[in-house]
This record gives sequence, structure tokens and C-alpha cells, in this order.
Amino acid sequence: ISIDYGYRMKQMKKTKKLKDVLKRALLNQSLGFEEISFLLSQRDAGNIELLFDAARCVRNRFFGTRVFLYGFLYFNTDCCNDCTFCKYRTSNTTLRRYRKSSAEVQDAVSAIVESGVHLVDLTMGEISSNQHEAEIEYKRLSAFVRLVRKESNVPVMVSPGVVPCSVLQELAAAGASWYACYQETYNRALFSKTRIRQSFSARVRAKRQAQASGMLIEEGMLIGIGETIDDLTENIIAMRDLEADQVRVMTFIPQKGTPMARWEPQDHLQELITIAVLRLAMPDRLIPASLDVGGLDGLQRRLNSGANVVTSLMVPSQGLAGVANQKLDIEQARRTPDAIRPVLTSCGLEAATLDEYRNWLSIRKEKYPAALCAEKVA
Ligand code: SAM
Ligand code: MD0
Ligand code: SF4
Repeated sequence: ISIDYGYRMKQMKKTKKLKDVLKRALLNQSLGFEEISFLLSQRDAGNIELLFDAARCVRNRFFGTRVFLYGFLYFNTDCCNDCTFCKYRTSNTTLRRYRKSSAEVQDAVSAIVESGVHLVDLTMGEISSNQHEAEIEYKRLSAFVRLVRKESNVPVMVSPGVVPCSVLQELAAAGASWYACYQETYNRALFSKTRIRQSFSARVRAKRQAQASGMLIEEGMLIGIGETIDDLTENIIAMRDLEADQVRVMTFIPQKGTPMARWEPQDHLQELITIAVLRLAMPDRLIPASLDVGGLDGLQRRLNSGANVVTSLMVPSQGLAGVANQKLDIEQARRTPDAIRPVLTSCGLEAATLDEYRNWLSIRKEKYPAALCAEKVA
């Protein structure tokens, strides 16, 4: 009885502290390291529900019931990098890769735009610099950006990995609204172990250069690659310091043919908790629920943790792959705007209109003009 009593007292104290921190967040007060790490450490089911409730409340206050939909288009799966967590690392020879022709990309763009997404995310593996090949691929990417902009009103995100500053400027000039480049972790030792032989600072610098070129940026982190709660806390603070406009977290999915193939698969609870904490720490930012990690079945709980964007929407029959899950739900047409609509409804949400999304983008760009960001580029 006394052990039980002691445990309950401790639990009550924790719940009291949690309510205090949530109240601060709900009053728009900025959360510090200790509070963020406390929120990320929640393990009691009842307390986690309180956290999710607060995150949904903040999301609804900033975004109402509207959710943005992002189409994903991975047009070249070749990559020179060797990230230990990624199926597409250069050393993985067990993989069939593709590089879609311009005509194929054109078809895929038409299909995804027609499905009703609010953005197209043009993604590719990294190409080593100083190569003729790189120049060709960057030119193709800019041409694809222009193509989407010419054929539709739909904004574009580019995800080419680290590229030279001149390429970022060219992509911005072509009409790209967003540059996505995920640090995965702000722990430099863990970065070197996973994004091996890549420069930590060059990856951060590329994001600052993209901001200075007038693009919005997306930052992201991985869960389950050997990080601690303190590391996750540092990631969130770094994302906030960077003033990233969209911030994401994804659970690492072990990939055959990679050094991390035998890592224990994670349940996705820490990802959900982290989505909620991102929402409380950065209430006005876009936060994805990625279909790439948990598929259609994982969408509801990601939205109920405080996400307000559905990413990795894909249409079938295009021969295109996902990243964390190469195939999950794609050919079954379970990653389309139509397939997710009932899930949005079940969460009390609905798809925004394209105008609402474009409006959000222009307000955000006005608030953080490129000139201010340029001052931060070293
Ligand atoms: N190649 C570019 C880059 O790395 O920036 C863009 C595409 S990359 C494939 C996109 C992201 O997918 C990575 O930054 C990483 O966060 C995520 N990713 C890769 N492998 C993953 C895995 N096994 N599980 C979960 N996410 C993964
Ligand atoms: C996603 N599979 O949204 C995509 C990808 C790259 N900018 C995004 C990781 O989950
Ligand atoms: Fe290449 Fe990106 Fe995969 Fe790293 S995460 S191996 S850079 S595709």
C-alpha cells in the first residue's frame, strides 16, 4: 500500500507540473530547455493525452480546422551520400534506382496537381558537387520548378540535399517557395555517425542561404537513431533559433541493405509526443504528419498530436517511391487526398483551399523577409 501511495503521490506531482507547463504554453509563453525536455519525457498515458489535448488546442487556435496537403515527387533516387539510416545510401547495391525523364516528371506533376494537393515537393538524392552531372541535374530541377509554376497555381518545395548557394538562388528565381533540408540531429557526434562524411555546418549554412534567397525552409529530425531526450530538446531549440517555417519529426524505419537494418523498430509514440511538443514550442509553424512513416493507418494519431500538414501524398501508377517506406500504401491509392479525407473528418479537420495555403505563404514571407535572413548568413 505504501509503495502504491508513494507512486501515486509522485504521479500527482508530475501531473501538476505538467499542467503548469501546458498552461504556460497555452498562454503563448516561450518554453525553455527544461520544460521542453520535461514534456518530451512524458510516459504516463493520461499525461500524454493532456499533452496532445493542449497541442490540438494550440493548433486549432492558429490554423482552425484547415489542413494543408503536400504531394511528394521523388524523381531521382541516385545519391552520392552514405547516410546510415537511409535505403538510398550509395553503398546500398540491393536497390533498384531510377531517374525519371523530363516527360515522366511532367506526367507525374500533372497527376499529383490534379489530385488536389496544395504543394509539390520535388525531391532527389544528393549529387556530389563539381560534377558535370550535378549541373545537369540542378538545371533539370529548376526546369521542373518552372514547369509546376507554369502549369498550375501550386507552390513548390525543393529537397535536393545540400547544394551550392548559386543553385539555391536559381531555384528561388525559378519560383520555389520552400527549401527542405533536415539536419536529423543537432548532436554533432550523432550527425557524423549517421550522415557520415557530410559537413554539419554546410548543411546548416545551406538553410540560411535558402532563407536569404527568399525561400521558406523546412527543418527536420529523426527519432530512434540513438538520440537522447536532451538531444531532441536541443533539436527543437535549434529549429526555433533557425526560425524554420515548417518543422518535422519522423520515426526511423530500419532499411534492408543498410548498417542500421537490424535496429529495433520503434513504436511511434515518441514521434507523436515530439509533434505535440513542436506545436507547443512553435505554435505558428507548419508541422507535418507524414504518410511516409506510418501510412494511412498512422495519420489520425499524428493529426491528433497537433500536426497541420499531411505530407508524402502520392498518386499510384507513376513508378515513384517513398523514402522511409518505399512502397507503403502507394499503389493501393491510400496516399491520395481522396483517401485521407475521411481521416481528416474523423479528426474534426478538413483540407484547406489552395488560396488559403497561398495566403499563409505570403503572410509568412512578409513576416520574415529575405533581407533579415541575409544578415544571418556568415
Ligand atoms: N536526399 C535529400 C536529403 O537527404 O536531404 C532529400 C531526400 S531524403 C531521402 C529525405 C529525408 O528522408 C531525410 O532527410 C530523412 O529525414 C528521411 N529518411 C531517410 N531514411 C529514412 C528512414 N529509414 N526512416 C525515416 N526517415 C528517413
Ligand atoms: C515526406 N517522404 O514528406 C517525404 C519526404 C522530403 N522533403 C519529404 C521525407 O515524408
Ligand atoms: Fe542520400 Fe538523402 Fe538518403 Fe542521405 S537521406 S542517403 S542524402 S537520399
